[in-house]
Amino acid sequence: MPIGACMVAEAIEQAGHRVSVLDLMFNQNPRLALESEIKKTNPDIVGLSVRNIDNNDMQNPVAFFKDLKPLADTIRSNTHAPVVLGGAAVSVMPEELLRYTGADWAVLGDGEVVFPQLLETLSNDETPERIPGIAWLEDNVLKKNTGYAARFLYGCQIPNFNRWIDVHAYLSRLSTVPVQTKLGCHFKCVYCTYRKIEGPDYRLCNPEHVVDAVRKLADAGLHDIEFVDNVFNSPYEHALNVCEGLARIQSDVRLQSLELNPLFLDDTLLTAMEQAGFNSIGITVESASDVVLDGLQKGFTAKDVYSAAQVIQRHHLHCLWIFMLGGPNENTETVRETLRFAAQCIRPKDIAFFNTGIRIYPGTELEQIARKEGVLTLDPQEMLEPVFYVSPALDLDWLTRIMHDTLASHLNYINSNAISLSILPAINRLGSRLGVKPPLWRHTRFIRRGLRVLGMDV
Ligand code: B12
Ligand code: SF4
Repeated sequence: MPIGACMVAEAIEQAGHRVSVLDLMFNQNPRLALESEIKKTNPDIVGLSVRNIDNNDMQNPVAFFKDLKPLADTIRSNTHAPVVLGGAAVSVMPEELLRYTGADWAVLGDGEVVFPQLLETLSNDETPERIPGIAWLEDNVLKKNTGYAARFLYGCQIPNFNRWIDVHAYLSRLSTVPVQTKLGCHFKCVYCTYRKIEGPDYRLCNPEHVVDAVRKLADAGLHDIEFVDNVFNSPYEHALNVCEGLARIQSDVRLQSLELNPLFLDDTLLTAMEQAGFNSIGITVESASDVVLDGLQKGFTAKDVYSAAQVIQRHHLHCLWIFMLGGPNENTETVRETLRFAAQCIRPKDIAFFNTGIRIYPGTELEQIARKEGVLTLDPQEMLEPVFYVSPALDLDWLTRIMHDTLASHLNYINSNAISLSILPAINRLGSRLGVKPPLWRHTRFIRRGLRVLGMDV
């Protein structure tokens, strides 16, 4: 669900503006829909919420950013209103997206704080350059006013989704409702863009406010809630307080988070999560080899990964293990180490997701590593098109073969092909009709077996 766009819409409405949201997610003809919305509303300003540049997937790359140009052109040919870009993608590659779309302004970071200020400034005929969080091109050079505004000043802001989007359309595809309990991350993984989006410092939402937000969502009939923090269980105490607060209200929600770090996982936290109403977790370990974890600068070791597995085995929560193969220092032996870990420690009821290759984004340390190793020679401007890192010490053909065989013999293992499966949306809808609750990945073994019976090589 487009929580970011809804938050921004709600913030500017509360600031006294008239707002309409056009959600293009399920639209068959986005250009036509946009044109008719512009004619209907005659806007003074148009904001574009851009979430994904691409799908981060080396096997089946999709360049979502290309959908933007026809939309930007449609806006320009139907109105003189300024165009403002916002959303996670824009914080990751502001310069490239401003150039590509020809938009007037880009908002970096917290749009619900920055966009109302931008509107006020433009309404007063002032120039917005002094607003923290604004970027623009001046004489073809990127200018930006950095600095992050304080989120969570007024609690954990959950928009009234029904006011802005077709909630039923999302729920019927097994969507979960995103909620953040904090912003920021103080780790320094070499490939990561998250600190660029949310900043390096933690900004914590008061746990009681998180509990209120969850209660309100449950009262509104939204029971499947996903914590979308960069890392849910760091800082540890904060996660524990959130869970204990949620356990006290005993609401009938099903909670999940895909972003757990093995360093901060123990029985106390997992028990608290179970009591809070979690039905599943995801743990982002990336590798079980020390040299690769070191190359990725994950800040934890293979020993931590093994310890986390022991803790998880003592609990009932379904777990998705997330791996990323091909990072710095990866070679045949390190891949084998990770696969050995998966075979020994991942329960048959849990799922392992293996991604191969790492999307390189400008400004990350991985970009420097890739340039030094000669893996990357492109200019940052050319990096909107997905470009991936694979360790030069790894034989990609060997990796493809071994992963094909490993996935064939483990029905609870998947790779990115599972996400790109063209019938996945239909499976989600069918699941929803049959009363399946998110997350769908819990049923991976069953789905793979069923599709194989139907003759599909999945
Ligand atoms: C949680 C998460 C997921 C979860 C989402 C679960 C859920 N129920 O929502 C899952 C795992 C499903 C997921 C999937 C994907 N994700 Co993801 N995800 C995230 C994560 C960690 C948080 C997103 C979030 O909800 N943030 C909270 C909201 C409130 O923030 P926001 O949307 O950014 O909105 C704020 C601002 O951006 C801004 N804003 C937003 N819109 C607008 C509009 C205007 C006009 C303005 C002014 C401002 C503005 O203001 C908002 C409020 O502050 C981000 C990383 C990050 N830290 O941002 C990656 C991220 C967004 N994901 C990313 C990607 C690539 C994907 C996938 C394509 C991966 C894949 N291979 O399938 C899919 C796409 C899913 C989809 N349909 O869009 C990328 C997108 C950028 C890029 N690199 O291309 C990110 C940035 C991570 C990364 N690798 O860099 N994701
Ligand atoms: S822990 Fe996660 S969010 Fe933090 S830097 Fe590493 S990959 Fe990024």
